[in-house]
Amino acid sequence: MKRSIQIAEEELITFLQKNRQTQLSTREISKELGIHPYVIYQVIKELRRWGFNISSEKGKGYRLLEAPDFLFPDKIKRSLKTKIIGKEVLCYRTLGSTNNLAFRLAESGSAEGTLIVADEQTKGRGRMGRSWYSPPRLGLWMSLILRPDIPPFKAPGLSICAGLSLAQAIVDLTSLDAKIKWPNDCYLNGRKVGGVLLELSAEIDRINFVIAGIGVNANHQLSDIPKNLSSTATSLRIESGKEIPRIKLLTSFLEKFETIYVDFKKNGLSPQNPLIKKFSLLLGTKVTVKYGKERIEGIAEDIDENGSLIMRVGKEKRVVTTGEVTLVDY
Ligand code: BT5
Repeated sequence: MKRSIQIAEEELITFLQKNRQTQLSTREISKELGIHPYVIYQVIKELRRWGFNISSEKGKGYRLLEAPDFLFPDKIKRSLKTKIIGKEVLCYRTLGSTNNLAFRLAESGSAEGTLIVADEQTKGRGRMGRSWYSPPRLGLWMSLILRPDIPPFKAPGLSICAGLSLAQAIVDLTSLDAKIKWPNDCYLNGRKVGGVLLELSAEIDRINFVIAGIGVNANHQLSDIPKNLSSTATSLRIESGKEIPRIKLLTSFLEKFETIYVDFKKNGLSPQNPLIKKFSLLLGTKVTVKYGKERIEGIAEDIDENGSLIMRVGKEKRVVTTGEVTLVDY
């Protein structure tokens, strides 16, 4: 009878979903699933808090009336056609930051490809101490544990791999014109819809592991975007006018990421150059890049083998490894 609440939640929902027409008593559910009646009561309470509409009539039992788009590990695994990425899936209702948990799990030996997803982050992080707004159920807030056998200076290329996979997944699902903005943003119609946060544990010449944190705004409506982001952020729903099935978006992203990642480990970013050119918001345009106290203006010409931005500044060529980019004349 001992079961984690999460497994119990998933089993219970699947069971209620299969029997939508019937009211099921606690006894019936308990007998069928081998879950203790008290746990059933707790799980139903928790599921209701997360937006499941479950009716209950005294003496008759429970019936599922409406289920929100929800992330369950087995459901994700069943839909996923990958070999490494997402082989292990951990879903949480609320976490501080999926990157923090992924980092701890990686330190204690979790396997390459382990996926950590949260429905809500209370301390979602961007780069350089910035915060990432991650309200419940509206987006995909996830981290992947990666153990690539590449030198640390090549790691920024992984941000491009993730951005490309995300842009492709968005195009496949919505036909919207998704773009990647070096080094880590995904854009729709001039607004940010997603971002990538790479964190590394490494020695001078070797990577222990990389945590690739990816955030995508999926089902926010305009009123869900906080005031401070209202002129810069958007969501797939706002742009497409349609509700986004998050698991479809997630699995499509992970499948595309696995293909690009496996190739990147062997061959670097060069094979992705045509895709990078196709999806890039910046290439061929005039940009300003700020990093540290430096600020340079020039034409963004290319993204190299390792994920650095190649800029033409007058007659000079500059290789920029990181920074904040703004488009001039955008
Ligand atoms: C990023 O940082 O774009 C990386 C975001 C990575 C988030 C994921 S979610 C799962 C994983 N766990 C984490 O804790 N993080 C990762 P950066 O380029 O620094 O952009 C941050 C800036 O984007 C903020 O300062 C805001 O201006 C803006 N911003 C914050 N939340 C946003 C959102 N939900 N949508 C669009 N823009 C946002």
